[in-house]
Amino acid sequence: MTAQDDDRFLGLALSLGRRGLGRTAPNPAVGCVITRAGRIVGRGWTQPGGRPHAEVMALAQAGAAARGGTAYVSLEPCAHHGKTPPCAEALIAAGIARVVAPIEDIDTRVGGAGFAMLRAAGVEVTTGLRVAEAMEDHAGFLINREHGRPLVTLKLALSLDGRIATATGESQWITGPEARRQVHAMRARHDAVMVGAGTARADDPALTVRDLGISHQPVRLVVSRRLDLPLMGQLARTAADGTVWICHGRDADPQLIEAWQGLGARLIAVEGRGRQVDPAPMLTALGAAGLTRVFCEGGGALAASLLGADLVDRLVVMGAGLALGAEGQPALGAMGLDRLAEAPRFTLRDTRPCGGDVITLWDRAPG
Ligand code: AOF
Ligand code: ZN
Repeated sequence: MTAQDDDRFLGLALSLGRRGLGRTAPNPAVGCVITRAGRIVGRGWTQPGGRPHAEVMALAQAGAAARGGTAYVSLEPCAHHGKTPPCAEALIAAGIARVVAPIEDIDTRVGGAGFAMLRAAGVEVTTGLRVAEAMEDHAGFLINREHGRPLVTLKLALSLDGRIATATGESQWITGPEARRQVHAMRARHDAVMVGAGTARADDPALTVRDLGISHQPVRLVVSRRLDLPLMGQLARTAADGTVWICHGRDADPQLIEAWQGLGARLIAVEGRGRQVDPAPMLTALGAAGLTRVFCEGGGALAASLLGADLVDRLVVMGAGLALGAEGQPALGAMGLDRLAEAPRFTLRDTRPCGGDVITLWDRAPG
């Protein structure tokens, strides 16, 4: 097997893994390709809800052809006994001769034990290839396991002058249909779509993934300290499907808590901070509830509170070619910053045109 083959097959395993993003939480979205004599004999990825694991799917497809083959996996195979035996054991039992995986699984039940189990059984293990890509794909899972919170992507749809609505609250639509399609594709790759109470009241959003032929829907998450959300809106009308979660202050009106529970929403009580919900314990609660990737779509107050607490990992800025002026609503509420040195910084990852708009992707600057 040449280095180019390793790179290519591992690249394929990574791209298969990405198919599961937004559907496998709390588990990582892993991909696996099994080859034998340079030919692909099995492909698999983590199934919705996190099980079966990728290797099990690929081994099932490969059958007897896996014997003597190589397994390319986008994350270290697991070593623990869950509902099914560990993947490392399954690979050994199938007669896999070599495993190529970029990085260790930092889950405390695995943490190198999968690689050790394979090596002990005489399987050759190669690691360290395509590491940056694997870290990127598994960022939500890794952040959850390391910091106990989900990865947070913040999306802002802005006018040329950084406004998200007119003074009267009109915001539909600032960006064009192509950019909105992109937003739906991004929603689908996250476990939850999150908005603040102001946005929920002003836009009455459905927060669903539409027009992509996707059956799976992310959790629809609203943050509302006082739980003063329209009880007749789209979210209320559709909460019975169990995908509406609301983070509210511990001091929210018990009658409203009961009303939303009655509608089918899952309520998460969090400490307050000023007039808002404290973002750090809120994300800890969401991480504990199993979320690994949260896509926040504003509004300005929630976006500012997440940014101010340095809790935004990725920024997606959709810039439109229209000007709304100083009376328009700013993208971010007050952040209480006095000095430039205190401002959260982001590193540019990518810029691309999208219809008549521009999408810029930013990563939280390290440090
Ligand atoms: C793999 N392949 O496709 C995935 C893995 O709750 P369980 O038993 O399903 O185990 C979940 C853990 O398994 C998860 O925290 C992570 O360490 C690993 N995920 N491992 O070998 C996979 N999704
Ligand atoms: Zn496994």
